[in-house]
Amino acid sequence: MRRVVVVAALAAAVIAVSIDVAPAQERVVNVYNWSDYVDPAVLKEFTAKTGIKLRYDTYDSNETLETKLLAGHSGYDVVVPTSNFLQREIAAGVFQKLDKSKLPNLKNVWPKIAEGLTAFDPGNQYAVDYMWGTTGIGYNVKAMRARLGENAKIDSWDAVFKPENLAKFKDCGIHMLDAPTDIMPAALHYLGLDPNSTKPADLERAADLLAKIRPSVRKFHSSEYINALATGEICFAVGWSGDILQARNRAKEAKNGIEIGYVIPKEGAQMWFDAMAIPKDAPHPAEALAFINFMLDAQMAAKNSNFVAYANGNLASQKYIDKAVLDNNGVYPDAATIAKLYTVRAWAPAPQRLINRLWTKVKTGE
Ligand code: N2P
Repeated sequence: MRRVVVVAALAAAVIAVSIDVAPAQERVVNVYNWSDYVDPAVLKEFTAKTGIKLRYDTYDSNETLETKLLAGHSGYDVVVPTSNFLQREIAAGVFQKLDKSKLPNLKNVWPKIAEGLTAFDPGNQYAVDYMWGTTGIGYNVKAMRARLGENAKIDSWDAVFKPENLAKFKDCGIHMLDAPTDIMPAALHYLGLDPNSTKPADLERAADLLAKIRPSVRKFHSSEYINALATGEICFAVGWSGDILQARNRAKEAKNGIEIGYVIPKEGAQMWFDAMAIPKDAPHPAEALAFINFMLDAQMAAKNSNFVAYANGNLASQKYIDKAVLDNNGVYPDAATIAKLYTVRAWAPAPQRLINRLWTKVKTGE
């Protein structure tokens, strides 16, 4: 009898020890994604379904992400750069190839979007699309009518790049993305130049145009404008499709009487892809693949798009996407609109240096 008790006590001790060491085997994934770019419920579900603990950090510029990736040992397992940055980051060797055998949900991918990404990631070897969108104009509908007339509408880049037009919104507040890869191509395109031009003379002309509208811009920032539009703190923004539509949704939820519009100007605009990739030195590559695969689940992708108002690269998700999102031409543009969109390729070091200099000049207004 005594012996049995001793054995039982020993067994309990063994169990206690093994429970004690369990946290060392806990699975973790470190994700670094754009701010306002996911349904938090999806993140909770990821941990609930896979048992993998999630550490989730956010950024609001490709430059911030790229600095960390190029420095190395960022500690991140999954990152989500925009297509043009992805292209040169692949060339810099910062990513590992995706082990597609661990991504069964690749079956859900929208072939058209995957094909669009091949211009940046030939053969879709390193990355898979998360969301995609456009860079256009967001505005407060009432403020716009008060300034331009009851029947007026904003449908052209003239609203931004004609200084006298933009100046009409100066008093109610204008934000512009702090993203030269978005704003410089828009200015080039407006001038009738190639949005991908890296000719110094073209870039100088674009910067001159921006210098002319600069006095009307209150702030250059790439995430604050969502709440600023939603609360009425500003009335005009050059920003990203889903962000502006999130501002519209937040205003609606707040029932504050603010109505926000988003427009892809009739001259066309930039279309970009944000894609999930795994750094070469990711500490948890297996968990990274598990996370990416989870995000590629049709229902999870739909939840994310419904929440953030961005189009995703997941064809199978479309049957779960709210009709209001799927039918919104600002989120899922129709073929005629898509035909007018352009993409922007990576800048080489020399034009990048010139653009950095010009962009700083534009922002500081000097
Ligand atoms: C999310 C912004 C992502 C769009 N807030 C930038 N490509």
